[in-house]
Amino acid sequence: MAFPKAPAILASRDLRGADLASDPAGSSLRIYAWMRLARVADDRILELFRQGVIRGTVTGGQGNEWMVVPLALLLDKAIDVVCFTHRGLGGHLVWSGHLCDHLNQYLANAMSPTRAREGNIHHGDPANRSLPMISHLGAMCGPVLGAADSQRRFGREAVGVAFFGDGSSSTGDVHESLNLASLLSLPIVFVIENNGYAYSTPADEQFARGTDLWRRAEGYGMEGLVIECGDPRDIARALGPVIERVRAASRPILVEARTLRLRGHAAYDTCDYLRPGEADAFAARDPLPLYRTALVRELGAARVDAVDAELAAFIEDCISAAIAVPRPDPRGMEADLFAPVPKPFPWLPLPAAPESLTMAQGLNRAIRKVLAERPESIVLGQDIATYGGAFKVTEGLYGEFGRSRVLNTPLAESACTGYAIGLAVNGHRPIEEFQFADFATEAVTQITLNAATMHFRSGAACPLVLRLPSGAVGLGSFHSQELESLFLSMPGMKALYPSTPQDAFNALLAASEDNNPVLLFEHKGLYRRGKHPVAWDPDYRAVWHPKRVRAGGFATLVTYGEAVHLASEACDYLAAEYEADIEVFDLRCLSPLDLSEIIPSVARTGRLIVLHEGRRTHGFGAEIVARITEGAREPLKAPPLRIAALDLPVPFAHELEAAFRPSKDRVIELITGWMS
Ligand SMILES: Cc1ncc(C[n+]2csc(CCOP(=O)(O)OP(=O)(O)O)c2C)c(N)n1
Ligand SMILES: [Mg+2]
Repeated sequence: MAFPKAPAILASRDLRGADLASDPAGSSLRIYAWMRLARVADDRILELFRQGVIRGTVTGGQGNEWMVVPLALLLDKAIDVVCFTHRGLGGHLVWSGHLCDHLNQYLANAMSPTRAREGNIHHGDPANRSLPMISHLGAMCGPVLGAADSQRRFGREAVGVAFFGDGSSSTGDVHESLNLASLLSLPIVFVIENNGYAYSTPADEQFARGTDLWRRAEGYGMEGLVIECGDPRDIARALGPVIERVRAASRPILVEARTLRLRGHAAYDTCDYLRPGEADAFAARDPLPLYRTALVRELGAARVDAVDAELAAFIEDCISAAIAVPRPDPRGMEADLFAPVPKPFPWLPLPAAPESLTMAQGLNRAIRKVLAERPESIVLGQDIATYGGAFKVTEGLYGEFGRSRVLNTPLAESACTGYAIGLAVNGHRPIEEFQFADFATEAVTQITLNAATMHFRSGAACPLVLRLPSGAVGLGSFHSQELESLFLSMPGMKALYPSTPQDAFNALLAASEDNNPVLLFEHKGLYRRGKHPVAWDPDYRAVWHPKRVRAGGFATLVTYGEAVHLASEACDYLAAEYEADIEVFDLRCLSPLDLSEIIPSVARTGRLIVLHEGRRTHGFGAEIVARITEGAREPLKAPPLRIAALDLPVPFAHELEAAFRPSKDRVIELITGWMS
């Protein structure tokens, strides 16, 4: 598809502070042209939706152009970071590409920037630091923080702009991100697009005390200001110095933009909740026609009419061209879930001589190696710096690498994970420690929707390691969870669960060089379970595959994590007392699941046992059993045996916890019962 040639007035996507003084006519018309392009395109997109040509939904930015267009023009498209919202077509148009890119997105055709995998305005241009939004409001703030910080770390004086609505400003993510940006002194312009409504909910049902949202800035220790909709040149004059101040000082600022929502929430919105006369009052304040009138007065009708006519023809040409693009092809979709496997890093073959280490120490050595050899790596988490982490896995690293590489985070798992995502998308390689795996539930949206879908929907890599101290060690319901089936029921994450110090060392290296989010489950009961040799292992990538840890012909047992040790003890006993030799596989990698060696083993033994510490119902074992048995050619000699924890919250007292999770005695009892 050849994109129609854009009118000359759209040739420049920039506005510098001096332009309005040095070339008042040219710069005024340029602002107008981008605003008008956005408005007419938004209106035409709405019409195409109503005609059934565009599906899904359409949330227009009509009424937002006065703010988003000057802002986008003012930013430095070569280094700055943005994430526009569902009211941001004007910003998207200025930032990148061509109207046809955006129409292709709405039409979800074969040339859509999200490869038609996402609809509506959920696209961006990650290669040019326009981060694609997800629907979950507030969730994009963290990634803007991370990507802007990543730019700074690469030595670029970037500013990040995080847009969100008045309704979105109630989300935890927004509050967490405001605090984080202030704390880390990040160069972020937070823009609240306050249009007075969140869908049908008016401000007085959203906020307890008025709508002076910019005043919240003070509470976060940052500057705040409000802008009212009006002549976009005044906005440019006001915002230009603000952006440059943020750039120079690397301090965040909160801007409340009092804006308008001229076409309701979305295409299907009946707007019957508006107060009488409110819609007319909005229309009367619409800055676009008011600005047009001012330009006609200043420059004469002919010049403005000419811009309108040129844009109208261009927009219709673009629509015709985009409609002619073929529909998307579902082939290749599954293969594209993950970013491709990269070449191995050129790791130094160190430590050459094996050291006798606990798993916690093995992980520590691996993280130190990554920090030493990969300058783009960053370790972050709560209490991980001077304290060395709740389990001392990061001990000593802060002293060696400093705050820029080993970063204590506030208690804000969602924004901090969003921040890590932004770092990752922009070329850094964060390793985030959750104090306990349990607290990763605070960041489920960021992990499962923002990070895990990133490659599929945008083509961008998101190389992020999430370290999850897991399992029951006497700490009750909220410090003991095994969350692999919760997370892995969603697509797009890789997952490793090592059972030995060497595997943990290898897993950390393998995860840190992957270009996808990788969950690294670390059983707390294994952190200090004896010392074992750990050294550089050229075959470290083998952790992506299961390991046969015991040979046998009677049955095949599949397990992972701490349960590997339980299985070994139980199998020793069963071999000695019952002469039943059980073949044991340590899965090591839970995603992508590789059962290529295990399936033939089960075919040979004819019996399958799955053992894990996580709960039974919807447990990971159900998936393993299904995958192994659904393709089996011969019937098994016995029904598969699943050994797992009880379907309960993790109970606290050690007697109760022992009854809750599989023990050596219970494993033996269940297997012998199953054998007879
Ligand atoms: C976290 C979350 N909850 C609910 C929704 C559903 N939803 C979509 S738009 C919207 C209203 C958003 O209001 P606001 O943030 O003021 O933005 P506006 O649409 O007014 O620009 C809601 C509730 C969502 N997208 N995300
Ligand atoms: Mg709103």
